[in-house]
Amino acid sequence: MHSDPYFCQMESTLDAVAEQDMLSFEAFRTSVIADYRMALMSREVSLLGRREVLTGKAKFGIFGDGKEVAQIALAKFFQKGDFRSGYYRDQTFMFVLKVANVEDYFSQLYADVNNDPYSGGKNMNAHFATEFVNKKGAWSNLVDNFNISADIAPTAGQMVRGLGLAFASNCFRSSKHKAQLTHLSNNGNEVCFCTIGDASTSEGHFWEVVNAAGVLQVPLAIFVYDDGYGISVPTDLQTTKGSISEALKGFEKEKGTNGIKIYTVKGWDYAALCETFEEGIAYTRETHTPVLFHVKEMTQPQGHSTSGSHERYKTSERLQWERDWDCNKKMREWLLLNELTTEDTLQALESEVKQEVRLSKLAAWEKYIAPIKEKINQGVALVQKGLIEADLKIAIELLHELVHSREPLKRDIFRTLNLILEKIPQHPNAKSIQSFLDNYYQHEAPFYSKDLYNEGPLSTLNVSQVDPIYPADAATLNGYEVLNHYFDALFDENPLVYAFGEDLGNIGDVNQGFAGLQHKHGIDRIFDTGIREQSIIGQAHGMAMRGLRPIAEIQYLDYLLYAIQTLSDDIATLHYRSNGLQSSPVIIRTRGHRLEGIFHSGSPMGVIVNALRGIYVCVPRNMVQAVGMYNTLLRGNDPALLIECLNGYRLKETMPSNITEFTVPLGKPEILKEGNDITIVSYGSTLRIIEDAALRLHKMGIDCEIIDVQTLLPFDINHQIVVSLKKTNRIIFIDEDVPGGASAYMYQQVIELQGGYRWLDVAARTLSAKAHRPAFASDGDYFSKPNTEEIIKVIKAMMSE
Ligand SMILES: Cc1ncc(C[n+]2csc(CCOP(=O)(O)OP(=O)(O)O)c2C)c(N)n1
Ligand SMILES: [Mg+2]
Repeated sequence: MHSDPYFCQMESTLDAVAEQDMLSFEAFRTSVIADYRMALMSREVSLLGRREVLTGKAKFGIFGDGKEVAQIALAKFFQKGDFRSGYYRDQTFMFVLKVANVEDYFSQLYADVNNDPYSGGKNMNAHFATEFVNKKGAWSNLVDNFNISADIAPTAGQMVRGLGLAFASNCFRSSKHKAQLTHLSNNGNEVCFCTIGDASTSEGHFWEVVNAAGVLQVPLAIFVYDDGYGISVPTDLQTTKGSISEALKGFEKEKGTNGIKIYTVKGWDYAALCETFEEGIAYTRETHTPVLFHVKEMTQPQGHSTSGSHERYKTSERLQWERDWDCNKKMREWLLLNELTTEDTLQALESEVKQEVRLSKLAAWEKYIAPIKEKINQGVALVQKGLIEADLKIAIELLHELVHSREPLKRDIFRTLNLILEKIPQHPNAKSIQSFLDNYYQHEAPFYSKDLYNEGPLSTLNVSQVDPIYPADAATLNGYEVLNHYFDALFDENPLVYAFGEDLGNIGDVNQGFAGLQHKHGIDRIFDTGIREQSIIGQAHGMAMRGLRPIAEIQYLDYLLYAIQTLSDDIATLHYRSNGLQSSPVIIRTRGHRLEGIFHSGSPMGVIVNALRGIYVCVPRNMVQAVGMYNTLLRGNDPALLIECLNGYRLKETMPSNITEFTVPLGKPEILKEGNDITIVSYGSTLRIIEDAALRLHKMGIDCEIIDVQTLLPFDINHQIVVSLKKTNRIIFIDEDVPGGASAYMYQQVIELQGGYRWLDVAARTLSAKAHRPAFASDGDYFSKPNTEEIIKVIKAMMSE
């Protein structure tokens, strides 16, 4: 046994590696040198990547330099079937797994829509993703893959998704149907690796997830990369006691308690990193409980990103410390100290790696730029063809910049050729130039817009209508009982479905939709959670990404705001930002409208339709409609929010017999009452007030047509509403949101998009709640939200205009 600490570490690393693979010392040495080569390669990518941005070839860059060695170590323990929910520093981790190669990495840096394999040019560099769902809409064989959930830029957002990806392992482990789900999980043995920067642990997401993971006991391995800064703000302004592992001590798992196991390790210490991760990951894999590694003393050799320089906020001592304790430098010293290699060999390796990265970068650039240059050549040829002498000078001047640009963009082609058409409208080839531009635009534009929702076979829009069947002796039940019977049948029928939220398990939700069902279908599938909306949604999101069908409950619509970041940034963008590689068919169930008081009556539908493009938004008017929508959603692969009407649980409804089969198609409004004088467009519980107003208006001789849009996203796909407007020539959009909220959204859809303005006899109107949040109690509601008398008054005024 050596007394030198370096030798001790080397021996223990040797033990660790040899134990796994029975490697000889020679093989160990080869593998360590291969690790160092990887660290060098990744560093060179960071250096060249930054240069590409500074020279104008790429727009922005953020890199993983200073974090290489730790990632090489942790990647050793990431197995096929495992999941990662990480952030923009993880390039080395991805290179080790071969999820990324250098050429692909640069393709993403250049925003190359054809060759960025992770996001199709939609996401910033170092935002990775692997395929979870294939183009046919079927889940890939996740147990044979390294599963990289698509990255987002909002820091700490990855935590809640990570919780869900880990929690899904628990679900698979306890599932009675796991034998049929072996492509999704190997008995729930998968660990989720979640990486986060030190400063981002200041976010509520982090604390919510550490707490939830400690309660739920999930196989989640959190790695905090501590480089002492969040851009310019140092750790002591971020974290209590300046140390996340210190601050987390109360969460630590002890004998007989739940909680989370915590390790600290230095980010430059290759041997200790390998050893610590090996022990910690084995622990979480075996015990299925969470672990956190506080990886200290990391650096940022090039500063935070290409947006600024760290010399502005780091002292010269700090900068010197970062140079001295650079992980690659320390690993190099360690290799030499332990005589694992020689200076000459390392120098040769270093120049070999530099050359290799340079060539891959050039290949990526060539792939990116060649088709653009080709288009420039085609455009120039069209301009030159048939150009008369008098216009030659103008054309040459305009083309000059485009032709000589070293980094031309597609938009430069559109700008230049359009300018030429504007300046030389008599150009003999003007028509061909215009159609060249139109074709080019039509070819390129879809790359930037596609895959917001599933477009293939599992698009929820493909689900066709199946009408409810009402037998002669159909029961009449309260709305909540309809739901209760439905969920009971659904949980019998579909083993992938789970439901959870605050008060949903034991008491079966605050309105009894799940009453008695936990007892019947098991606590593993129907259960309570803490009050933690953000991570309830994240939990469901991760489960849905792994092929389960969670129904996550937010107790009241008003509290959706707690989860809006995950919904908007992560779930709504997942399919889009992964270029269709991943889907999260999560269903968020909540209830809203028409209760009372500022915090229980909300209907922030404008916020929702604007923030959640990428999630379908269903607003059923009663529980039978809600059931039909649940059935539709469960047949597609898209995420959706379904808002049940709070005042509908005790209203009587007729129970269909085909309760798990009938469907309500998305984007198809329903005419609730035909009429000739005015079209009223609305949704949800407001419809009951409108129906009341329409009855009274009828007695006054005004014949209203009432349309329930049923879903706000998508909205009236086949433009049915304008057909009604053609008949009535008057239209009003009514809801309980603030002025300019969802009523304005519906107005824009019908008047502008459907061309409704052409059929108006009087100005189209919106009628919404007042601009403030609704006051308490029934009179607060009456004066804050549209009421029957107000609706009658506005419609009478419209009729007499
Ligand atoms: C929610 C959110 N706030 C702010 C930012 C801007 N931002 C990007 S990275 C960053 C610092 C993150 O620091 P840290 O978590 O320590 O990670 P590091 O970059 O140091 O690896 C900030 C403030 C962001 N992306 N997301
Ligand atoms: Mg940091």
